[in-house]
Amino acid sequence: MIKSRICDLLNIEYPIFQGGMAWVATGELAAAVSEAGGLGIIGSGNAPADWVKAEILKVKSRTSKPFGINVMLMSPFVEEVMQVILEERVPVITTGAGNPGKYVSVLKEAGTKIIPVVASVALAKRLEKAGVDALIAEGMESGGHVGETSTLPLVPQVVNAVTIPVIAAGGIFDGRGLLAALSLGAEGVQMGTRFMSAEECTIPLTVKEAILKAKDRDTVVTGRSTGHPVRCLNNHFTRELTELEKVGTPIAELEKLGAGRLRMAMVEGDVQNGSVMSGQVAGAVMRIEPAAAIVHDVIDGAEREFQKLKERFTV
Ligand code: TUI
Repeated sequence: MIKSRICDLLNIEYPIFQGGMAWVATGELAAAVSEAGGLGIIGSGNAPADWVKAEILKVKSRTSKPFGINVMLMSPFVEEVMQVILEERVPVITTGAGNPGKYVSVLKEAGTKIIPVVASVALAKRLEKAGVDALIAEGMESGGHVGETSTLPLVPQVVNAVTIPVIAAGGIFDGRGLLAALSLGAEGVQMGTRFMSAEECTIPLTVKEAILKAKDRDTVVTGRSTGHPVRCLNNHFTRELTELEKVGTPIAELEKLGAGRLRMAMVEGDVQNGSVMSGQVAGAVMRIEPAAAIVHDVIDGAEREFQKLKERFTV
């Protein structure tokens, strides 16, 4: 049975987090993952506080198990969203795209566990000192806003640098990925792209089909020149952006062009002109299935692969 410190810390059955993807991870998906024994996480992205509150109430009406909210620190509504999290006594928050240091003490007082996403050892060390409960070390294989380092080198370096539990993210989609992450010293995994194919995920079918159709080399990173690198499925929009970046288009113009593109994909279903944020594992996502089946596939797969490994290397 695969258990770790993170299961005890958060009172969850399996060390599997569902990434808090903006416009994708609604209360429906988060509730299904939590109910299955993982940690479901609502993605608040740039959403206003009243939307976040409605999603929290949705999760609470569907499951009594622990769940989380991801706070995107570049959001214009970050202060109001934090207020709702405190009022609703949300069990766990994860953060992305910044340093959540200044919120640690008030969240701790409210009893909310705080688990920032980091893409570097430096930020990991700083946040451990600030008193966070655990960390998610996310490699650049992941979808959306990415750092510079891949999961395989990042995770063990973060594990070596801190004593709090580390969750691995980026490039993980099955039991082999979970087993690999545990081998690197992580105490669990976070998966985003794999959960986009969950039945309970409310994104349009066109987006799920684009993920299912994708092959190993079908994601690209755009925005390196603007300082906000983002990994998405290669499409009409990313090709246009790449061309504009190549000819030195001003940052303000590129950002204007990017506004509203995530919504265009994840709500309107436009997989050519929208930003279909996705990890490199899109090529490995093969079917639409219930979130609980994904959780069990990853756990059962890791246990099976562990037995296989022992048999292969025992003389
Ligand atoms: O945050 C994510 N993934 C995201 S956020 C997002 S919404 C967005 N849309 C357009 C542009 C930018 C964001 C879509 N996907 N993952 C967690 C993550 N955090 N990855 C990398 C980081 C990160 C990067 C820099 C965390 C901290 C950081 O620096 C902070 C510091 O002070 O050093």
